[in-house]
Amino acid sequence: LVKYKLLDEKPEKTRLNHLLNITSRSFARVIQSLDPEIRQAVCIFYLVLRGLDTVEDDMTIPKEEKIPLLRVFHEKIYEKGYCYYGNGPNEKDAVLLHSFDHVIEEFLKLKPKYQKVIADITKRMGNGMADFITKKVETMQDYNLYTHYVAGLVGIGLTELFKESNLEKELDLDQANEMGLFLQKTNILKDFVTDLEEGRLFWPKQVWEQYVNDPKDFVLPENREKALSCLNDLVADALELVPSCLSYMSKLENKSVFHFCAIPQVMAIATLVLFFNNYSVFEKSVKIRRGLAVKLITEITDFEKMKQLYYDYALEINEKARNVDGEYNIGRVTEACANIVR
Ligand code: PS7
Ligand code: MN
Ligand code: MN
Ligand code: MN
Ligand code: MN
Repeated sequence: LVKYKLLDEKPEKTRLNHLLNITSRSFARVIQSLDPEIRQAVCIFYLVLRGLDTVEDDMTIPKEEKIPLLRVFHEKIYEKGYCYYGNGPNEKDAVLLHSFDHVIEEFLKLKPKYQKVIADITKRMGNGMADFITKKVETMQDYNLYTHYVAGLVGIGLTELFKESNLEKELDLDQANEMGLFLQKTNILKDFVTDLEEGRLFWPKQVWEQYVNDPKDFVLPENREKALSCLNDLVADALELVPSCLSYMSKLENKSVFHFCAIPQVMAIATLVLFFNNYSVFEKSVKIRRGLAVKLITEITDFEKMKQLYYDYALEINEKARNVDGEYNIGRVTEACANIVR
């Protein structure tokens, strides 16, 4: 609770920026450079959903408490003074919920049209997360539904904020959903090791059961080929979203909105290129190098530059695929790449 006290002493104006900086490794910068008309709304949207996720992720909160809280979280954001202290000591963003009263205070100052979008998406996400506390990701349909709840809805909500602010015209909501799915599927691939350690897994059973009886067996050296085949199948599934994402981004008119949308997408495709046929995904949480991330951020100045970068990545995967001996679902990956450059 030390940080909580410190936050109370900070000037009102810097409190949310402080919370954003401590809870987001990648979004803080792109949010801060958004057009002032929506910067605060997006910042609060982020913090509200990060708060919700801090409830979802904490495996020390009993189901009987977690499920109802996820379902009513969208009401808590209208309750002045509300904070949550139920997280276990190891939950990394618990401090955000200890200081949630500050988020609520600022939420209530937003234009009602922005409040509505945030509350509606929070309600739908919280209920979706609650459904998946007792239900596992088994089929491809489950996988698409879970990622819709936790990320596709973010894409849809952000698109509604862009529209309400008049910074963008009406955009395709199916593509907005796919923008979120692309980020989340990459995150789910990245978190294989850490999620399993915490006793959960979001890789669809329908896919992994083709290779092993228990996903933990992917870490056994004798299952290397099976692990890579499964990984490549899911990498291809994510890459198949790229044409929709490019189409969505090609329509953006506001430069700050374009940047905000494009930077996480570029990080995700660079991450997928790194993951393709890479066994270290099963050994640790693999990340792109910091230097590469910085380089990508400075390179993506407009849509044409971005498209060029995607073509380079598609070619790089094809090149890597040519040097793989064996099946490993290579065909599906190269087909997905062909559809990116087409
Ligand atoms: C731009 C049309 C409101 C900016 C940005 C907090 C990150 C946490 O990190 O595995 O491993 O703990 O538990 C589409 C962000 C989707 C969502 C989802 C892009 C709110 C972001 C709460 C749409 C982000 C997808 C990760 C749920 O699960 O994560 C456009 C802003 C975007 C938050 C993300 C995150 C779920 C998540 P970790 P988990
Ligand atoms: Mn999380
Ligand atoms: Mn989560
Ligand atoms: Mn994750
Ligand atoms: Mn995680």
